[in-house]
Amino acid sequence: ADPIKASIDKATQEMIVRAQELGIDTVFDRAENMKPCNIGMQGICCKNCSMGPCRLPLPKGGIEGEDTRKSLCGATANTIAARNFIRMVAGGAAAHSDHGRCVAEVFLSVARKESKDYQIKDTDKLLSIAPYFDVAVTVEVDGEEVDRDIDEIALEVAEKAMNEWGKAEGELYYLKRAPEALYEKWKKQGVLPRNIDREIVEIMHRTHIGVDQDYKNLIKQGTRAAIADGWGGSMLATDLQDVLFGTPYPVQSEANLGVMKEDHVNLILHGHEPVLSEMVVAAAQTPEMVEYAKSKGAKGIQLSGICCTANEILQRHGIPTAATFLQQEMAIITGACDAMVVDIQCIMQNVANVANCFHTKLITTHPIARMEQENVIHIEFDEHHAMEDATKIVKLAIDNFENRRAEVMIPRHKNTQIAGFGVESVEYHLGGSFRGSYYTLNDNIINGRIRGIAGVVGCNNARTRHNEGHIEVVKELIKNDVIVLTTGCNGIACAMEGLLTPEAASVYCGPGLAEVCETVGIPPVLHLGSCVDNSRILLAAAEVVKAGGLGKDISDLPAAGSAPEWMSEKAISIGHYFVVSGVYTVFGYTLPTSGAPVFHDYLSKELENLYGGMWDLEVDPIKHAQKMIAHIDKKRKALGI
Ligand code: BF8
Repeated sequence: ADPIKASIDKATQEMIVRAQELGIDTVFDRAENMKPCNIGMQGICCKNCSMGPCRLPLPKGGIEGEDTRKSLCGATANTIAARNFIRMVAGGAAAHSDHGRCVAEVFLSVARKESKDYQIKDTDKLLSIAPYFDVAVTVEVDGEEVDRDIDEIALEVAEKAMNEWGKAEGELYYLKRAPEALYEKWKKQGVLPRNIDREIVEIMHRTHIGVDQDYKNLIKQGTRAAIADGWGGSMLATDLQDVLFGTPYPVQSEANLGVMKEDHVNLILHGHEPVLSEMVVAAAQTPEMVEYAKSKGAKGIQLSGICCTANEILQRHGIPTAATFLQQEMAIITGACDAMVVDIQCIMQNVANVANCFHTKLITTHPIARMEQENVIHIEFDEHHAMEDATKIVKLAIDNFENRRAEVMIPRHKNTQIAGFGVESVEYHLGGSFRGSYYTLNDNIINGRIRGIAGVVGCNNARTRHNEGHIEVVKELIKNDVIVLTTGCNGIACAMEGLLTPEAASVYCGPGLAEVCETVGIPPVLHLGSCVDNSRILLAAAEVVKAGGLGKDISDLPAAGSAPEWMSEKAISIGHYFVVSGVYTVFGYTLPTSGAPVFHDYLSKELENLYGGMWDLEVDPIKHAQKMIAHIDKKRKALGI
């Protein structure tokens, strides 16, 4: 691969060159050597039974007249594309929600006092979410309201939260956190999720051969599962993580491969669940471990993160971010990674092969996520002896420091970042001092200093130039006074580019947004955390609605969503819950719907009539941002502002 064409980032370019010199193949080379299947990309390959795969290519130049394409069983292009699409939603919702379940299990064991290593760090957050589960926070004693015992509250919330994955009747508790108008739309459409697991299972059933063969009905179930992700599994993951590990508040840190230190033990945390990484961070910061590292000739222990684990330990502890999704192999190619510990999601199997070329110990920790390569060490992480496991991992990294064999080459590039924003801190910074809500933010939107709000999120994709889409879309938005809320790998990309600093305001923003950022002292791009933390964006949007003056529903807001370089099934689930929560959402690269134009139009036009939001695809980053701005302007006009 040509390093310059592969990435806009200098650190990444340098590491691609080094990999090539060392004869190590990376994702960038594989992207050159293996081209995707054109029919699969268009969403019109059905492999749900063994009569197929049935491939329904769209004729060059499109279809004139009736679309007569069909599979062996007669499934149309629309049916096939809708099946594939909602199976992606199921995959994404399952990933987020199973992560959430894992956190809920730890929370339950803490509430039952069975887990000695974890505690409830944020009782305020617990008290703030308890009412949504119909859990009382006060009791009447002798005719007086007094605070209820916090342990009792925790146990009741934990049990009710756990139940959200499989309760027999009713609907998810958190749906009521959506603006009433939105909740009513969902109710009218019959898409209120019953429980989290059920909606995912039902997708697998309905997409089995010979079940649901109406794309509108299929996507309806996709909608129900996506809501169960955004307003269910993901939101529960975020909230319970905040309860257990603390609600993030703005912290300063750094980002890019340059955060690694040659003279330190470099322990990299990669994956998604903070249940593991929180404990590793705690273990690595004990004086004993630091001393131990020094006894081995290192100056200390340098922790850093990759993917959403990076975002989790950044927002709660200020641990620097080493890499986006596409740079994970690069972190090892520095020759300075003494251990990489991984749990679940977005971990490339090839990191094991790259680790094999260096001294790096690659440690898997999760029973559901192992690797076949022999050099991979598996230390199963168990919440009941979490600190013990974490200490073992840290020790392994330290012991490996003296085994470095390749020349160390850490790119010098890194940037400062302020991260750790959330619903609470946005309220603090942009709220009114009296109203304690999003009043000031709304005021600035109404007076036009802030033109609108964009959520720009999601992955890297080796089929597009690394970080180019992310950075160009975000820069174009802030240049036009649109404040950006970011999560996931977009957050990391923005951090690497220096966009997560208050100083970025005067360099990149339009005059209105620059003024607001300078007055309040915030970056124009607010990092709200990991991909499950997209739930924070939903809740922030709900708060903006609540604060008044900008309509009654999320779909009334001058707001838009974007994932310029998406690649994962999780991204499709996120995109869809944003759309059906009323947000115009634009994806870059491609959408697996292009081979079924009727279904594609349904997603990009008809859904607006049902939920107020719709899908769009735009490959060119500037046009991509401009489409979002045009939507924001349309909403401003409708609001008369
Ligand atoms: O959940 S943005 S590449 S790291 S999927 Fe993965 Fe995509 Fe990055 Fe986190 Ni989200």
